[in-house]
This record gives sequence, structure tokens and C-alpha cells, in this order.
Amino acid sequence: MANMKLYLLLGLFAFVLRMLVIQGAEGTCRLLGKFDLRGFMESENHMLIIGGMFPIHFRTIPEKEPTTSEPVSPKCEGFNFRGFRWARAMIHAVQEVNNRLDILPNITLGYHIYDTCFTTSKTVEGTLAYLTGQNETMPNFRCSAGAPLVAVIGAGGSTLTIASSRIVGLYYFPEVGYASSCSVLSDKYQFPSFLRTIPNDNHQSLAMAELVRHFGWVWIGTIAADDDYGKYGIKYFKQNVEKSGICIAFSETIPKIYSREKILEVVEAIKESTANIIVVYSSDIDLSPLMEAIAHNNITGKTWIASEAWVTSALIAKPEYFSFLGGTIGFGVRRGDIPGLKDFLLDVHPDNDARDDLTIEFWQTAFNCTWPNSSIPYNTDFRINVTGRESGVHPVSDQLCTGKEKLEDIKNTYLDVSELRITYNVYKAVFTVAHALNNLDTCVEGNGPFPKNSCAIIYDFEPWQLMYYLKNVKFTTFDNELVKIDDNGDVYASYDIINWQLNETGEISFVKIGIYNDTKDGHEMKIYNNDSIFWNTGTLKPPRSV
Ligand code: TCR
Repeated sequence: MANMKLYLLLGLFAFVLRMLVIQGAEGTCRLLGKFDLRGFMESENHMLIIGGMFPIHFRTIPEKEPTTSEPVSPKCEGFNFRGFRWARAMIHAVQEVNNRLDILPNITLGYHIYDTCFTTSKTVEGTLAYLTGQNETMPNFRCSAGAPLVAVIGAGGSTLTIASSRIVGLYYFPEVGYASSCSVLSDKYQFPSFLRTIPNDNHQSLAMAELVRHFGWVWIGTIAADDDYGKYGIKYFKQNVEKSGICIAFSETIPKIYSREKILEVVEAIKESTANIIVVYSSDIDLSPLMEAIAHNNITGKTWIASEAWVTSALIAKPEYFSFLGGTIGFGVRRGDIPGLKDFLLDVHPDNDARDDLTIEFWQTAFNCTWPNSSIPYNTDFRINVTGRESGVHPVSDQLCTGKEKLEDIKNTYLDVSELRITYNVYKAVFTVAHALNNLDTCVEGNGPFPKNSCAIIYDFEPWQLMYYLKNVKFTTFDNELVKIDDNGDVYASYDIINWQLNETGEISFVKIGIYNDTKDGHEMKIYNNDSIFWNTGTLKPPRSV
């Protein structure tokens, strides 16, 4: 009897629920909230669009009281010159494809680029906007403003890419990563439509373990960013070294949301430990507050092992940090000098497009001035840093920009093309998509890969059809590098081993002291010449950590 009642109740409940769902679908559909996305668009008169997601800002500004008024999408702060360069490199690559006669001769590509602000929420906003073609999200519909979107380049850090490629993966819609190196992204069961032009981090973790063994270090401290990149990278490194009897002295995490207390805890752990070797897996963005604290607390005598994301970063490799970080050794992915990029980067000016507020913000931040009549906020940073002061607060500069400021005259991370590694990956990602599209376009009916040897049609194909071509892509770059994507969406792993030294002008130079390559039957590591390594111990000998 009691069972019967329960069934009735459940039945009634199911009925009411169904009614609600039907009503929701048929009658009361309405737009929820508004996205606030910033970026670059170029889609008029273009036939196909490539999406791109880049961290042009460092973070979002947390909303104070989101429940008492209509919640709005947060604004972003902290202008990231490096991310701005990556986005501009994507545009440059798209234009190069458009100019070339051998790739997609009859098609012009456009782009839709969004700023992720280095946060998952903005990344998901952008991803949903891509799938619907507008700032409103209606799953399962592919509407597009003008031309169809064919693939997304992004989304930057692995944690962001994991979020967005889970969504696009539902539609088997291609996403090509340029910086997302986390090992989980190779799992095609979870991320069926993700591929990348940066190697899987398992290789880098192995390389770090090999380096530690090479120098005979026994006690190691590890520091990971609080994201998939940091945590998986360190986990795989630990698994590897522990097998060789190497001991982990401490394992710390850098918080994602800035916290002075947590940073100071990490500093304490480093101070208290006798381990002289510290392996850090983190993006430069997350690491910078910790390095500020290292300098403030005058922690010297440590040798830092850098993961690819900070090894050549201007955010960390500041001359004033050299006494703490000199001698750092790390791994960089292959670099490339992209032809014409420098001139293209210089060709940016707020006058070119009055609606382009990112460029106005770039100009204001680069020249420390305010663009006349603009409502674009000045690049602010209201966090309290480790010294207890508000860090890098730039009050609105009352100096007006004249527009005559010269980019050539300033030294700026955006314009620094000496270490194009991730930038080169962005370039390769665009070309991966372009070559796949080209192969799709040149398919000969009767010889095609689809049922009955048919081909896809370039003006109207399904995402999975492009996936087929992406998975079989193979091309050489201007640098004669062969780019080949394997079944897991991965590329061949090859790293430069880089050592931080001081050059004659008092700046940090990144000296290549060796290489690490993945080979068919294992891997090879070569350190060219032990004497060419700078150690911050003041001697030619490697430090000891026993
Ligand atoms: N993979 C990192 C993110 C990242 C990055 C970078 C961020 C890499 N390299 C350089 C800023 C600058 C490598 C990830 O999360 O997968």
C-alpha cells in the first residue's frame, strides 16, 4: 500500500515536471542575462570564420553583491601585452592565409576573437557565443553572423580549454590549442574534438625528471599553480622522480585568486626547507605574485626549474629579480621567427577603428596616457600585494594621449619578438585549420573519405567532416618544421633547455644550453656544455641538494 502511494506520488511528480519542461520549451523561452565579451571581429565579406580565444586581460573583477541587482558579466582588468600579441599573431596568420595562392585560393577567412580574461567563466561565455553565433546562447542551433564558424583556436590555459572543449566536444566541433599542454586533453574519450600545436606536458615532466637526475639532485621542492596545468604537471614529475629515489621536500600550490596569506605560506615553506632545487609548474600570470614575494623576502641561493609557461616570460624574468632567479633552468617549446610579424604588430593604432576598445586600452597602458573622450578604463590593479601596498595601481593618467606616440620608441612585451614560442604555436594552429580546410576543399568527388567516397562541401560542411581533415593534417612551416597531428590530437615533443644569464646590458638573456626530444624509442636529452651554464651559486659547479 505504501509502495502504491509512492508510485502515485512519483507519477504525479513526473507529470508536473514534464508539463514544466514542455511549457519551458514552447511558451516561456526567454533570454537570460547578457554576455559582455570583448575582442576583435572581422567577418564582413568573408566566407568562413575562425574563432580565437586569448588572455588579453589577467583576471575578472569580482562583483561585490551579485544577488541584490541583476548580475552582469564581470569586467576584466590587468592588460596582458603577451596575450594581445598572441591575438594579433592570429590575425596576421589569417591574413597570410588569405594572401597565399596555394592555400584556399578562392576563400577568404575572417576571425572572431574573444578575450578570456584568463578565467573559466569568460571562456565559457565565449564558447557559448561561438556555438550560437551571437551573444545569446541557444544550444543545438548553429546560427552565425555572416559566415559560418569553422573552428576555434584556444582557449589558452588548460583549465580554460578543458571547460570549453567539453562544450564544443558535444558537437564534435574542432578546437585547436596553442598553449593548453595538460596531459588530460589527450584523452579523446573526454575531449573528442580537441587538438593542439603544443606538446603534451607528460614529455616536459619526464624532461624535468631527467634533468634532476642528470645533476644528481636528491631533495626537490615543488610548486604548482592551482589548475590542471600545475597539478597534473607536478604529479607526473613526482611519479617519475620518486621511482629514482629522489625525495620531495615540500609541495606547495599557488592560489588562483590572489591571496597574500597563501603566498606567504609558500614563502615560509621555501625558507624552512633545505632543498635548493625548486620545480615550478605554473603560468607566468599565476606565478608573478609569488616571485614578487621571493624578492621581497630576499630568498637567494635556490635554483629554479621552470616549466614552459614562465621560462621566457618578461613578467618573471625582470632584471631586478636576477639575484633571486638567475641561473633558472627550464624548458621552452620550439621557437620560430614569424616573417612580417614585427611590422604587423607595429601597425596598430586606435585611429584605425574607433570601436576597437582593446586597442585603445593597449595604447593607454603602453604609453601611460588617457585616450581623449574614451570611456575605456585605464589599466587598473587594485590588489594588495605582498608588501602590503596596493600593487601597480595606475590612477587614471591625466595626461592625454596625442595619438602621435611612437610604438617603435618603447620597450614592450607586446613588441618583443625575440622569443616567439607560444606565438609561433598560434601561427601553427591557424595554419593547421587552413590546411585542413584546403584539403577538404580540394577533395575529389568519388575519392573522398565520406560514405560512398563522397566529399564535403566547403560552403556547408559539418564540424565532424573538418575534424577528419584536421586529424590527418601534415604541413611544413616557413621554418621547415613539419607539423603533424596524431590520433590523439598531439604533436611531436621537442624542447630547448634554457638557462637564465645576465647580458652586458643588464638584462636577463635566455641562453639555450641543450635540447630534449621525444624519440621513437624513448627520448634524448643533450646538454651542450656544462661550463656554459650559469649557476647562481657563484661557481661553475651545479648546486647540490642532498
Ligand atoms: N600550458 C599552460 C598555459 C601556458 C601559458 C604559457 C600561459 C603555457 N604556456 C605561456 C601563459 C604564457 C603552457 C596550460 O595551462 O596548459
